[in-house]
Amino acid sequence: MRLSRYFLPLLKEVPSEAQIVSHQLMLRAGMIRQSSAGIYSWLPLGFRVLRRVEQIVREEMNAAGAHEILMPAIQPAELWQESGRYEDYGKEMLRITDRHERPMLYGPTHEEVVTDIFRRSVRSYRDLPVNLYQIQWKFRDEIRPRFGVMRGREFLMKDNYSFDLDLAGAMRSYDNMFMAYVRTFRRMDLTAIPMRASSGAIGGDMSHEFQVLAATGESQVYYDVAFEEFDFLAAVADEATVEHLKGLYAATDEEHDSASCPVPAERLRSGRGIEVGQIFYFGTKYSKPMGATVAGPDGQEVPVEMGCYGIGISRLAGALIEVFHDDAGIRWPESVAPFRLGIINLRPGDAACDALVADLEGKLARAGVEVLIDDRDESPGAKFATMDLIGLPWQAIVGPRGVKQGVVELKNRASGERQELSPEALLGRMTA
Ligand code: 5CA
Repeated sequence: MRLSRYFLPLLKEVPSEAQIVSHQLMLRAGMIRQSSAGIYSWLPLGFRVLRRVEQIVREEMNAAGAHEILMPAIQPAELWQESGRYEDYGKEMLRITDRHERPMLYGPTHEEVVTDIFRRSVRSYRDLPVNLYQIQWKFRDEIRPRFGVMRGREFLMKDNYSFDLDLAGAMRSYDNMFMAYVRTFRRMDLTAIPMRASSGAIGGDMSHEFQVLAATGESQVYYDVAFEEFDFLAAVADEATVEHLKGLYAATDEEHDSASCPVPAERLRSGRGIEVGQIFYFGTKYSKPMGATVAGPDGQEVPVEMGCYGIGISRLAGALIEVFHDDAGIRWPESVAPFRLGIINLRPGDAACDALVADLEGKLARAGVEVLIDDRDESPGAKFATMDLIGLPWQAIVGPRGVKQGVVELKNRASGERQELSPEALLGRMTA
């Protein structure tokens, strides 16, 4: 991709409406634009990140045995009247009336819709467990949308729903998702601490929130220092790990009580957290009122045991920046970066520079490496600043002096390390 032909509307000034660094950087780097309060458009660079985050989540869900579906954004009110949540949900629910005066709503979550699909399709315990997920836009009319995509009104969520015959099965599903979450966040280089949480509007008996520590996090969190000693990025995500993590104390504000906290003061840490995911076990809360039953081994109809599991895909784009940035801009981990490599052509119009850049472009494209080439007619300083701002993991600098000597400069955005190497060596490094 050539920057001269790309749609990357950068901002020079820090936008005054943005209070936290991820929101500022997403606006400055041309990733998003606000449409109305808490509602954003994703521009090409931001959309690439959103898609990469989504793809990691999708791969880990598939690997964990969940099946992808897509439910409608617009739902009939009837289903929510059946579950008993229609009135309770209050003003956060965007209520709509269609031309036939039927009450509809823009889905803030999908327990009712998925339970309806299940009850119309599954009859026997032999067909369990079932685990269905989707990646879909939600709408919650938050009273105070803020921090850009971190607390939006419209936001992209991965949500899945498990159906089991009994409690033991539901616990296996819960732990299976817990494990998938450890794997998912690890692939994004994130340490997301699982914490006991209250289950809020979703309801239920057991819930964990996955919190990424960051100074700008919305939640106050408390946790055993053992979480700092545990290497999330190197851990094997197996059942033993799940048991270990579930056994350690960590809780959000609402759940934490210093009087009954089992962790001695010297081992208790507190900080701010960004909730990037939450999982719930809620048993028969929806299956009972909505009549989602299966015939058990003895032929008796029993309501299924359910759980649900959410990941804030659009929130993660912001959370990643909160964790991975410096004064110059974003520092994307490779797994979610919009492009792997940025090539700066210091002298567009110089035949030798142009030829080398074009050669690298062709070879990298054939090798499947995603590259953004800064071929604009700008000063070197402006080009370096842009590359640092948008945060691609690798930068290759091609200039007339280097080209004469047969070298380009490669910079690692995260560490700042630079080295000179031949174009062939660069290709080798990037395609390895
Ligand atoms: N039905 C369940 C999950 S299946 C559910 O709705 N869970 S949730 O309410 O906890 O949301 C799941 C995740 O979506 C949260 O962990 C958070 O990362 C993200 N999320 C929730 N509200 C917002 C919001 N207003 N803006 C951005 N992301 C949000």
